[in-house]
Amino acid sequence: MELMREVAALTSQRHPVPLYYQLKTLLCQMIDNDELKSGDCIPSERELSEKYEISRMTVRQAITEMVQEGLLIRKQGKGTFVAEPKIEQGLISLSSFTEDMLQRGLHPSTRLLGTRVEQASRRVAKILSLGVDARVMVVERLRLADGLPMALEFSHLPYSRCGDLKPEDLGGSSLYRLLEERLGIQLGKARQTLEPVLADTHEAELLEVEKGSPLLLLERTTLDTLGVPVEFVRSFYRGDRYKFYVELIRQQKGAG
Ligand code: 16G
Repeated sequence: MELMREVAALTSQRHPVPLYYQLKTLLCQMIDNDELKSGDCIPSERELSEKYEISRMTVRQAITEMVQEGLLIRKQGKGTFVAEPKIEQGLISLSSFTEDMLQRGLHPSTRLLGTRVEQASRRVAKILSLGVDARVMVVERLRLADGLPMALEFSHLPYSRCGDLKPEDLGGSSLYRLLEERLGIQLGKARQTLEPVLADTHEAELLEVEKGSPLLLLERTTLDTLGVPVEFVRSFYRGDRYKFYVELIRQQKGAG
């Protein structure tokens, strides 16, 4: 069967579309149309290459890209399956990882990778509005949902305010709950940036993805209700499990 005929939407394009990309488009369409649902096993490389008369290498390229994009999951010895939809997270309310996961019916957990106290770098001191010699507590945590690694977080907290937190607290509990309930800090708002990065060896190992996989780096500065910064966090979220959304409101002409 000719792929081009199947991928009708692409036939009007002027440049020849690579075969692997045609197959990828076809599989994506099947997922969008629910012909392939989450958890379904897709046909094997051999079956796809015979059906569409393309080489197995071409099939593998399409599938590998879809695995990297989080659309398919390879299970060794079992086959390739359609992944669960990504976790969609709004970027409007200031919520914690624990709250976000519970809200989705997922069980949050944390692996504390380490804590240390160090002199704040110039950048961190500036972000946290600290003096040059100020110290920060750095907390490294792997965040999991239903036992699967989702994000790697490096939190920087002003030591003068948060130094009483103990590693044993941080391993088991929500940081936001500790800040609010233990230290009496009222969180007010946060500023956050989002950028794509590729997983290095260490990040890949902890997040259980291949080195070079896409990750989303979120940097968040959280302020208390008086506007004083209380945390600066660098979070690496798995690009194959997450997408973030924002609602955009058009400014009405003539208003303001
Ligand atoms: C989120 C925040 C992180 C915060 C953590 C607290 C982003 C990018 N990061 O992961 O800044 O420290 O929640 O979660 O959203 P916790 O209260 O469950 O420890």
